[in-house]
Amino acid sequence: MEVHTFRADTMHEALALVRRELGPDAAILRTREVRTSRWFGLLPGPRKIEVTASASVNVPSRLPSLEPPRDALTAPLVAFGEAGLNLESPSAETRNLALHGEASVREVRSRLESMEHMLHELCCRNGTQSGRDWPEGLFRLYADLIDADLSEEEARNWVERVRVDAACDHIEEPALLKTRIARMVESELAVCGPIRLSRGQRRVAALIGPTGVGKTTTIAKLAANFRLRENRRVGLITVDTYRIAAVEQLRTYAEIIDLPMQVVSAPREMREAVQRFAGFDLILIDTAGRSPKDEIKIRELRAILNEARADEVHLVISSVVGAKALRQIIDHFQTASPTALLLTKLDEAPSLGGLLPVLSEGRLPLSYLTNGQNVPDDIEVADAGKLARMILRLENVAGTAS
Ligand SMILES: Nc1nc2c(ncn2[C@@H]2O[C@H](COP(=O)(O)OP(=O)(O)O)[C@@H](O)[C@H]2O)c(=O)[nH]1
Ligand SMILES: [Mg+2]
Repeated sequence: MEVHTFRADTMHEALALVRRELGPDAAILRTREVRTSRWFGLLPGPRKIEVTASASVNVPSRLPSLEPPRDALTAPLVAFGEAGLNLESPSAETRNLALHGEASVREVRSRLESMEHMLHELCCRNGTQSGRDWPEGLFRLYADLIDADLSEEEARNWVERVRVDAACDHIEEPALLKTRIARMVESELAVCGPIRLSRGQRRVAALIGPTGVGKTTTIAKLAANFRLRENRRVGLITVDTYRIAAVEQLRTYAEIIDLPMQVVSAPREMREAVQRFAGFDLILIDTAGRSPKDEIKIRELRAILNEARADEVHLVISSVVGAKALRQIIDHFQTASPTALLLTKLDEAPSLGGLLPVLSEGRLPLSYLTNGQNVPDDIEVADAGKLARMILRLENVAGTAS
């Protein structure tokens, strides 16, 4: 049996090393946290995760033990339960119980057990290990979630959540557990449905966001779908006058789809432009890309959208960005009062798991998802279930099971 040991800064990296060197079916024999040393062993070095794995053996895997083993954790509690005195700092209430014999040893034990349970919950919440080994099924699930780009802490939280929920006989079925997690993720994702048009009522929708995320292309997709597939009267307005090419890009789409288009370069022109589209079903407003850091430009954007009396403002974000950038963009664009989040370039994102913590905060509901450059096909109304399955890699962007 050939056994290899890998060390890395995080579990994520260590697992990636195992997969790269030994392939996806390698068995994890042991994982632990080790302290390295520097200066010929004189100084303590950084903490590392060590994974021992083999490609030629298949045994149940284990998770790293980051905190004292269960016995060490419970030993003083058990001692207290039996002798009534050995716990170093029991609460005053518990000490009284034991000393004055007001409760039976069994009662004290049950209280201690609930304390232990609380302690365990706290450990989990703080992102530390439970100290108990997970069965192989759960470990595989954990590795799968990390593969889908969830952080180690988040992956661990989901595994713990599903472990509590799942019946014991399902614990060895990662696929089933993953489907359960997908349902939980789905319930945490907020969606708001498509732009809804009603006859005789004009709707104004604007797309805002950073540069190059796909605002103009998405406007073209929406316009083409509402015009050609739903036979609605659609007008386009662009305020992206910073680049001549940007105006021409939208004009080209307007000509192909055969739609009227207006160019607005100042807030005061906006109201008039909107009025000129009287009797239309939908006005789509394309805006210039703004750096999330440019507060002044974002305030200008808000002024212009106020003039348009936009019913909905979709903040367009490329799904290629990481969670940190996504959070920053949402924060900075708050000034422009977005009503929905529109995620583009799903086809380019290597994984979507990294976005989960921000998306599940539900600060802005998702309206549409785009997954390619083709106008008008590569767009769909955001569906929480499908997105959850894509995040967990149960379904790929094209919508087929993976
Ligand atoms: N792969 C991919 N590319 C896209 C998608 N949406 C837009 N793009 C491309 O992204 C680039 C920038 O798009 P554009 O609409 O000009 O972005 P804007 O600056 O936000 O208006 C263009 O090359 C588009 O074809 C998408 O969903 N997937
Ligand atoms: Mg544009």
